[in-house]
Amino acid sequence: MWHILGAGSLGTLWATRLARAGCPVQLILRDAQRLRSYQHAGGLTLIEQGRAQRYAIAAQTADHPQPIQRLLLACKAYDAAAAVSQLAPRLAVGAEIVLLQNGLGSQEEVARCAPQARCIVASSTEGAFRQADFQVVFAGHGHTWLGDPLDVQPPAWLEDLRQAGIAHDWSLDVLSRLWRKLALNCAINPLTVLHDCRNGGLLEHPAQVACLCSELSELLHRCGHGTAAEDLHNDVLRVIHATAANYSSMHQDVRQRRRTEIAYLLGYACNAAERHQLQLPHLQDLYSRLLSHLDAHGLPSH
Ligand code: NAD
Ligand code: KPL
Repeated sequence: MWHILGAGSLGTLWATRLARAGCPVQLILRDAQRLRSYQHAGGLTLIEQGRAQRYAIAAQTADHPQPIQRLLLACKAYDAAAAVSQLAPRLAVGAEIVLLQNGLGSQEEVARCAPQARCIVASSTEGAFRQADFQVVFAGHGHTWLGDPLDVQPPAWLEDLRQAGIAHDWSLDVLSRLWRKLALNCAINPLTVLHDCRNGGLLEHPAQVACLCSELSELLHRCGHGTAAEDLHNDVLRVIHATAANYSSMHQDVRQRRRTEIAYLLGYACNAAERHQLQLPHLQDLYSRLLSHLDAHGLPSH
């Protein structure tokens, strides 16, 4: 049984594909009112290449008594620890939690809340967005790397992912993948917010991008993830070109006045630099300018 917490973009993307492959799935929704809205909607709708298909997946709230053996945590990084604490009494002996959160920091918070569980962390390049409540558009095919920094043994349920068509690999160095994605996000997303531009707009600020990449590479090396620093600047430029017409996820969050995951991206990077007594002036300056910007827009800084 897959218990999936969060019926947002990624939660829906995983739940519908697993259910379609015949895997038993239970959604865990926030409260009784959200459960009623879900029942009224008649299930989760996945829209792929313009075609919508509804899946009537079973759902429950966090206070349901059913034990949880495998939990897919599909909420934002800032909600992850609270969500797992709420479910802790339901986690069975030997339970596994799959963490889909972007950035770094939430994984450690979750592990502290559920020390009895095995935490498997994921880094995904798939893209999805919510078109309406319980309706999600599969916007970008990608790949998901999963791994457990404490145990190299892959779980048997990877076969479920294969059957569900979820492109994935078991990674022996998943933390480096998360660091690399964090570095890409730190080099691109905050600047797009501060310049109020699409990703391609950063081509007009090459020196700023280059300085950030150089400092981020230094940080990755200092944190023991030198492989994640390889060719970072070229990769950032490649992503900027490939996604030139898009607004970054952080730009979209700010524009829609949604809380950002800044504490788990740039905030995490700056804290790590401080822990290692590393002076990264451009990164620090970017962080303080972004915090002021969020504050001016009435958005939280964590
Ligand atoms: P989302 O906001 O669309 O969905 C999160 C869902 O979790 C929401 O429906 C929210 O109500 C629910 N939730 C939060 N706390 C809960 C709780 N205690 N109980 C029940 N439900 C709860 O977010 P998303 O876009 O799916 O992103 C999830 C994570 O995946 C983020 O860290 C994001 O950065 C990462 N990510 C997203 C994408 C994408 O394309 N959307 C791609 C890669 C990575
Ligand atoms: O992941 C991204 C995002 O917008 O969050 C990209 C496109 C890589 C930009 O950092």
